[in-house]
Amino acid sequence: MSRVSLSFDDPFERFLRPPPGETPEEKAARLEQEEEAKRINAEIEEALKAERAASKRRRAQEVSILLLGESGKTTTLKQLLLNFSDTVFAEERASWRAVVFLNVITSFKTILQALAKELESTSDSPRSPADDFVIQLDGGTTARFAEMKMRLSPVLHIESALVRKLNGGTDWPNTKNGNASLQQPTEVSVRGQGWKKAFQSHRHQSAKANAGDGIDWDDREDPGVILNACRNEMMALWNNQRVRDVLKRQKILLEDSGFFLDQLDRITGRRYVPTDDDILRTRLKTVGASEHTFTMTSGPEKGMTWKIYDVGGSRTQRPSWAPFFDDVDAILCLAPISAFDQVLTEDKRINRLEDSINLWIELCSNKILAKVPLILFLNKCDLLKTKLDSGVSVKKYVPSYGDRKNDFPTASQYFQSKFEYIKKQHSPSDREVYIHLTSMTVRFRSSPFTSLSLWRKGEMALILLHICLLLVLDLHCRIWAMLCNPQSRQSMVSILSSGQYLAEHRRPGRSADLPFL
Ligand SMILES: Nc1nc2c(ncn2[C@@H]2O[C@H](COP(=O)(O)OP(=O)(O)OP(=O)(O)O)[C@@H](O)[C@H]2O)c(=O)[nH]1
Ligand SMILES: [Mg+2]
Repeated sequence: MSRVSLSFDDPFERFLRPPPGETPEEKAARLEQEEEAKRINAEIEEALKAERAASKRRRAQEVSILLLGESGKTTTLKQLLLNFSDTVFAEERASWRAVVFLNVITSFKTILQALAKELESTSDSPRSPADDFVIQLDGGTTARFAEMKMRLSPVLHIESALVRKLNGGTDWPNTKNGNASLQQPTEVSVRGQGWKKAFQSHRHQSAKANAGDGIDWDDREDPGVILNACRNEMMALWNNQRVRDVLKRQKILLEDSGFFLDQLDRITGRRYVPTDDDILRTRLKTVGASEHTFTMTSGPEKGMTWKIYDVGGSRTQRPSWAPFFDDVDAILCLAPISAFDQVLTEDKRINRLEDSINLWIELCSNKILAKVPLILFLNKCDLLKTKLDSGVSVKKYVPSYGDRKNDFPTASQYFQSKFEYIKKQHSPSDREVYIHLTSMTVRFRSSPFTSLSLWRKGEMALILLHICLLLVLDLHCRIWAMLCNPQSRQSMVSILSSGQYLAEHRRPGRSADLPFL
C-alpha cells in the first residue's frame, strides 16, 4: 500500500515512467538512449575527476609569493630574476639603458632645483652667492649657474622623448611639450612588462643594431649622444663640493644615493651598456601589478613553478593588492629601515618608517591573512649605515630610541626588535613570521654557502636563502650564527627553502576583501 502511494507522490517517477503503450522497439531504443546518457555522464565525471587531480597536482607544484611594502619590491624581484638566470636582462639592455639615463636626468633635475632654491634664498645677501657660484670646467674654463643650466638643457630635454618611448608613444603628463624647465622631478612609472620592448623593437627594425646588446650605435637620435656631449658639465657639477654641500644642507637624498652620478664617466661613455648591477639599481615606479613565473628546469624541485607578484607600493596603489591575497602562499614585505627621517612622496605628513610600521601591523593582525607565512625584509641597511655614519640622529626622529648608541648595530637591532614586538602583539602565535636585515641593491655573488644545497631544497630555495642570508650587512657573523644555531637554521630552511613546503602548507581559500586597505 505504502509503495503504491509513494510511486504516485514521487515527482521523478512520473518523468521516468515509460510512455503508455510503448512498443518493444521503442522500449529498446529508450533503454539504449538511457545507456548512452549514462556512458556520457560517466565520461564527464571521469574527465572532471582527472582535471581536479591535475589541478591539485599543478597547485602542489606551484608556489606564489606576493611582494608588498613601500620600497624595494621591484629590486627584490630583479635579484630573484638575476639569480634565476644570468642572462635574464640580456635582451632588455637597450631599454634598461634608457631607464639609467632617465634616472641620471632625474638626479640632475633635483640638483639644479636645489641650487636654484639655494641661490634664491641667498640672493638678497649683500654679496650675492650667485656671483660666487662658479663651476670649474675642463680646460680651465668656468661657468656660472645660469650658464650651467643652459649647457645642461639638452640633457633635460631628452627626458620627455625617453619617457614617451617607454610609455609606448604616450606623453608623460609632466613632460608634455618637451618642457625642460626645472619643474619638480617626476618619478617615471611603468605598468606591466611591455615597456621592456620599447627599445627592443628598435633593434629589430634597424639593420645596424648590434646583435649583442640591441643598441644602434649609429643612431644620431640615440640619447647617449647628448649625454656624451654634456658629460664634462655633468661631471663638473656633480663633483663640485659646493653642490654636495647644498644637497646636504637641504637634506636631499638622491633616489639611487648617487650611484649613477658617481659613475658618470662610464655611463656617459659613447658605448655605454648597462651592467646587471646598473639594472639592479635603476628606479622605475611600478603601477598596477605584474606576475613573474619561474619554472625549475632541473634539481630536486624540477617542474616546480614559482609565481612572484610585484605590485605598486604607493598609497594610491594599495587597493590593487587585494585580489592577490586570495591565492598567495607567502607574503614578502619590504620596509626601508633607513627611512626613519623621511616622509612619503605622496603624503609629506607621513613618516616613511611609520608608514611601514602601520602596514606591518595591518598585515600581522589581518584575520584573512592569518595563515599566510610572512617574511619581512628590513631593507636599505646600507643606507641606514651611511646615514648613521654621517651623523643623522635616530633619537631626533624616533624619541623612544633614547640615548642608545647612534650606530648601525644598535639601531638595526632596535628597529628589528620593534617589528618583532609588533609581530608578537598582532600576529596569531602559530603564524610563521621571519624578519631579516637586507640590502637589496647589493648583488649577491656565488659564495661558500652553495654548500647549503646539502639541505633539502631546490634552486629557488637557495636564491631565497641567499637573499635572506647573504645580503645581510654584517654578513659573516650572521651567517655563522645561523649555521651554528640549529633552531634558526631549521626555521629558515622550512619556511624559505622549499617551495614544496609552502605548497604543502597552503592555507584554505580566502576572501579577496581586505578591510584595512
Ligand atoms: N641603497 C639602497 N637602495 C635600495 C635598496 N632597495 C631598493 N633600493 C632603491 O630604492 C628605490 C626603490 O626601489 P624599488 O625596488 O623600485 O621599490 P618598489 O617597492 O618597487 O617601489 P614602487 O614600485 O614605487 O612600489 C630604487 O631606487 C632602488 O634602487 C637597498 O637595499 N639599498
Ligand atoms: Mg616597484
